Amino acid sequence: MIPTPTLESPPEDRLLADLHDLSRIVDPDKPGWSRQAFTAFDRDGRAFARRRMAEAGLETWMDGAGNVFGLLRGTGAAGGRQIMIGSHTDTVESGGRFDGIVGVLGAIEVARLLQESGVTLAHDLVVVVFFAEEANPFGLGCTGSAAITGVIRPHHLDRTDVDGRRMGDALPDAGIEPEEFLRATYDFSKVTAFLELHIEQGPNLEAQGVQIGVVETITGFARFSALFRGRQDHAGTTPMDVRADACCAAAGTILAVERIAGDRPTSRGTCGMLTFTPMAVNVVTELAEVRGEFRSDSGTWLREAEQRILEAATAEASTRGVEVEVETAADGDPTPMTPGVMGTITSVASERGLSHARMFSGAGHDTQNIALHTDVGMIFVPSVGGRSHCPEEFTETADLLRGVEVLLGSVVRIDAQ
Ligand code: HGY
Ligand code: MN
Ligand code: MN
Ligand code: MN
Repeated sequence: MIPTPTLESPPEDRLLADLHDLSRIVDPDKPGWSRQAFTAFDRDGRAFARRRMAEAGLETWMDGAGNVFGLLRGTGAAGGRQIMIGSHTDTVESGGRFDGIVGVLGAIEVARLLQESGVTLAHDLVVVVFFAEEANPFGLGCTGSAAITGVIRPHHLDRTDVDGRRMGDALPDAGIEPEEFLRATYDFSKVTAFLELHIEQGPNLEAQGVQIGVVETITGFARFSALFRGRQDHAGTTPMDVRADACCAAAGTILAVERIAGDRPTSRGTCGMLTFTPMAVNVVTELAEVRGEFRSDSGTWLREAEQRILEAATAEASTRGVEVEVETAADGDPTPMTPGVMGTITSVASERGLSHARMFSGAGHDTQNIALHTDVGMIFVPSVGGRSHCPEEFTETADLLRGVEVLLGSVVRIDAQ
């Protein structure tokens, strides 16, 4: 069994020590924990994980898409086939210490425990840190896993952030050459299964008093941006009925997102980015850009939501004499997990006497891209208060260790199948 240290004591246990050390590689000028993709902090975070992999006896490398891999060779009895485990180390701005990180450090811990218990798998074990899992300034998420699963196309490099900077021009900041990025690939034909340990990031496991979540489906996404072009005027002398106010058109559209998402309990609508030009209280806004996303367990609902937000933005703009350009990107339908892998995770949790429940993931994950090429499964552990993507994000040590235990047990079980 894995030792169960307490959080109160100095983080002596390796997993806690790793969590503690990695949580120090963040932007000190931001609250919470910020290790955003395309920053030196993220590059150092992936380098930290690579060092821990090497110290754990794994052969390591980084591919052209910034993904970091560690290989623990098996006996070869599986004919060179692999079991892959891992997640991401990048965070949202002012995020937490567990989202993605648990899946990376937990995977490294599995590699250590296998060796310490004298178990050599028939499969090779591959531990992976995917580059830029979080939705980045260019409107892409799960970027590193998208690159090696054929999801990325050359036109993605032309996606721009709110300052008009191309993703292709930002990749070198992450230590990645754009041409290498586009060429990056992985031979998933030799991967028997991919497993991702992750915090739930929601309230369900804690509310139900359940220890392990067995993910059934991961949410689908539809992302959008709406650029409103009005007329810049004096805020004091321009009568209300002659304005072309981009700010108000954007505001009406943001409320439409909330309304649209409100009609289905398992759907979500969020407008996390809003920019005005000029940014001034005494000027009627000329340009307003809204960027957001819909999520749902229904691909049909997502496509309807894309149509509805287009109609809403057009209506909010035209009644104000404002022009609007709406771009939508259906970033993937809901992704079902592989029944056989879910069954393995379930039986491992049961045999260890851990309470477990099947569940939907409202959070997106790299697993969605890997599911395009091989069997996949996700193991969730509870989030205290259901909070995530914020400094309050927290998971108890005992829950972390139970997640690692189920990951280890599932790897051993799949290896023997
Ligand atoms: O945004 C998400 O759902 C994930 O945490 N990247
Ligand atoms: Mn994550
Ligand atoms: Mn996240
Ligand atoms: Mn993920």
